[in-house]
Amino acid sequence: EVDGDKVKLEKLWKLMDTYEPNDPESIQKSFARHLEYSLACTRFNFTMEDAYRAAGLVLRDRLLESLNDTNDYYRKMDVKRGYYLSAEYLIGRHMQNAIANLDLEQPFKEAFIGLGMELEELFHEEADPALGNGGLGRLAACFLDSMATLSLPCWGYGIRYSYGMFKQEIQNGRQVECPDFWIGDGCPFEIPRPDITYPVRLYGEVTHGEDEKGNWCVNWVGGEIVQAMAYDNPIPGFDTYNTNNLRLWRACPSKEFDLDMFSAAAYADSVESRRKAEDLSAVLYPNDATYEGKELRLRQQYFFVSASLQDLLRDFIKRPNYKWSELPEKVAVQMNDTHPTIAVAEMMRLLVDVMHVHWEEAWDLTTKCLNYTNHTVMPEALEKWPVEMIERMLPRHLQIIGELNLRWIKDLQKKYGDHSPVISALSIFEEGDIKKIRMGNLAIMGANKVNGVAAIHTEIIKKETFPEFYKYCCDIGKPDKIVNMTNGVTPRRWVHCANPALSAIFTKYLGSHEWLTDMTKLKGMLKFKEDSKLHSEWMEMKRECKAKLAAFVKEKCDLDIDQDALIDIQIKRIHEYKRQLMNILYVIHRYQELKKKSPGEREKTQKRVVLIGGKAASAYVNAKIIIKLISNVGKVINKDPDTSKYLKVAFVPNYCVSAAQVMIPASDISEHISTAGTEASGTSNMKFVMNGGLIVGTMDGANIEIREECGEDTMFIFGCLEHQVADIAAKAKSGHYPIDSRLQAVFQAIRNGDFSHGEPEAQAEFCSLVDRLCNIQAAGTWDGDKYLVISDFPSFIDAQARVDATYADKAKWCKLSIQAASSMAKFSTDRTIKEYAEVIWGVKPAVRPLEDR
Ligand code: GL9
Repeated sequence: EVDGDKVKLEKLWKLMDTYEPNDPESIQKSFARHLEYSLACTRFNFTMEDAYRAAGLVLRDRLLESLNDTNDYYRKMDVKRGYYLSAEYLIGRHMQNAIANLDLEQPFKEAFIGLGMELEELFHEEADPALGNGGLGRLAACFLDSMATLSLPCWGYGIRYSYGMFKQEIQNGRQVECPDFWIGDGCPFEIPRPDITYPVRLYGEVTHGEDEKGNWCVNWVGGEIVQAMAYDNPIPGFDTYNTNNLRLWRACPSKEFDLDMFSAAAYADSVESRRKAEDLSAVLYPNDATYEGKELRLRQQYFFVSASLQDLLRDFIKRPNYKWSELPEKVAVQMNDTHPTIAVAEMMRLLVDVMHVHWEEAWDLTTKCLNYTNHTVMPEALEKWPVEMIERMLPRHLQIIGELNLRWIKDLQKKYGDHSPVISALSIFEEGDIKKIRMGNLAIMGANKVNGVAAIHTEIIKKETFPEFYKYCCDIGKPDKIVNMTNGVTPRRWVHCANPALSAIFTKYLGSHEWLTDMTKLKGMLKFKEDSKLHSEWMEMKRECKAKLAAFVKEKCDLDIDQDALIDIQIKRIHEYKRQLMNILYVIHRYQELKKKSPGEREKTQKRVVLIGGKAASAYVNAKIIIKLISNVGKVINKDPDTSKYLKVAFVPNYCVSAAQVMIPASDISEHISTAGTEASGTSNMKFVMNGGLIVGTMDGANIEIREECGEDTMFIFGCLEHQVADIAAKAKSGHYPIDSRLQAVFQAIRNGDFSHGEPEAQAEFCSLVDRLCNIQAAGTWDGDKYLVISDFPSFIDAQARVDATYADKAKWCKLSIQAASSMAKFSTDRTIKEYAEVIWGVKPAVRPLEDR
């Protein structure tokens, strides 16, 4: 640190005694200054992108003031802190959100109108940071917004991938993955911190020796050391002066240079091997709900977990007179899925080996501080790492896990006897040809609380995912070690920013914008649900959103859509359990019905535009065929002169947060149609309903709770229930499985090649999809109609018919739309995060007062 006397800090302090002013003129000045001095543009010659960047820097100045002062305040108050460890954050664009949360909408608007620029145009210049795959990563981003808004002293930790989620292009109907080098032009909202780095060791070996005091100790030596460098992303809260931090780690070569490598050739090798360190944080794995046992992935996980834990422990011991026993009073850590669960072993290593805490105490502290969220019932998502890999990469951690498991098994044997099946189920090690470490088991053993993400999902965790563990919890008198935390979404981004017209309606009718921080206030809208004035404003709002959508679809798909049509949207990762296939089969059915009708009869049918979007994991063959099928069906239907007026379908490329912000507000109906018991929660369902869209859905995930809150009349429910699935799936396999004649007609059309465009490859692929559903064993792997598309299809048709009938009565539809949107308080992440803070973390709000400096 610099000598304060010498550099006259007092004087500096005085010079900078005030916050950056926020009136339009000051914003304009600040903008001009950044254009010229930060970006080296001239004020008379700059591009829209430069303007975006300069505006971003204007915001960054204000974010930094708030971030620094919030940190000082937390430190001064010595508060307990929450740390969210997540390998993914699907943050989406910063600018609009930052302006709203910093309460700068009015002055910014005026400032830029004064300069002859539209804010919207600036927003479009921003890259969409996509450091996540889908729901799980987006949830983490919504959580950060709520933590800041609730003034909770909570930080996020993650990885600063150089390449985020791939950009999806559609070429001849097929997905092509393009790299997303989002940091290419520099992101004005992140703050590189070359001064905040931690060494992270990989590989090497464990030796035993004596420390300086002559005590026996364990040393992990050799291998390679990568530096984790911090990049801070300020997260401003809404209606509070608190700004929290999302700290992302970038892998850099270690600073020391190996001087032994003096020959020219060795020098080049040495530079090359250092450069390789950077590969570690280069790319996000584009898999969802599955994992690959890739070594680089485990390296990424350990890298960010180690840096984060070192950082938070350093902060803890910076406190004067700290005592280790106080750690659980000051620190709560949330592990987002199994991705960061190596934290259990790393926390033990840091406490025992580095901080010299006794094993028993270290374990007590670890299990009091860490918590684990499970996000999916798919067993293939629970990561398992080969013991051999951990042994090579993290030899000390393998020892620690071995020791933890030994003690754990002993405890279980005492309770259940030496050979109880409970023991093999709960062991961290999985036996087999390749011995593996089950990260799920490590997590539940090391966690204070384990939670699911919707009521039904938490029940499934208890019954199916971790039944032995739940039994154990009950047996030791702690059944509430597993708790439910139903997901949510932030109304700031998903209503206020995405749908300003709706936000204005709420604020006008309720008399204030308080609903944005207390969504229960929206209940006040219910008394207007039959009000004809509100109805006309509500319908005008939908029209406005649909106009934006139409422009978007024109640009992305080169398709003209009728803005009077019912807009039907399904956007999410492409997955067999999410059943996009069932949706497109229904579209074909609808097309066939239309074709059968006379032109006069067609006039009477409800017009529909079906939009489907989402990315497929690059190795997921069936998902990619489904994309191709949707594209091809679109090509046939959209240009059929008999029907195109009444039915259109398009695959919307590159679904991402910014696309969602345009699409969701415009929907009348959206599809959340996973097989019962497969979607842990879903979160886009919440966004759609908050925007006045109704839902076609199964009794799955959060759909069930949304229906409870909004009323049965607001949701078009269909399909079998979770407890019926196993029986039906068995029938599907055995062959006693009738296929509805309408679906047979659809299959027939596909087999006829009606959607194959004369492409033999597509024809073969489409037939393979159909054969698989019908249990006709094709070459290669096959498991029949695992997700019950055939069984649920007739009731899906019924649900869609109910949609059309209800939509025909505009006033009724509008009433239901208002009723649903106004009943969504439960699904604000403010509610979710309050529950995490109270039930799991024990972290309390620390509202930073605005005092003059
Ligand atoms: C998911 C679940 O599948 C969703 O149902 C859930 O809403 C979210 C958030 O809890 O988590 N789990 C998971 O692995 N993904 C989810 O979306 N996948 C992706 O993030 C792509």
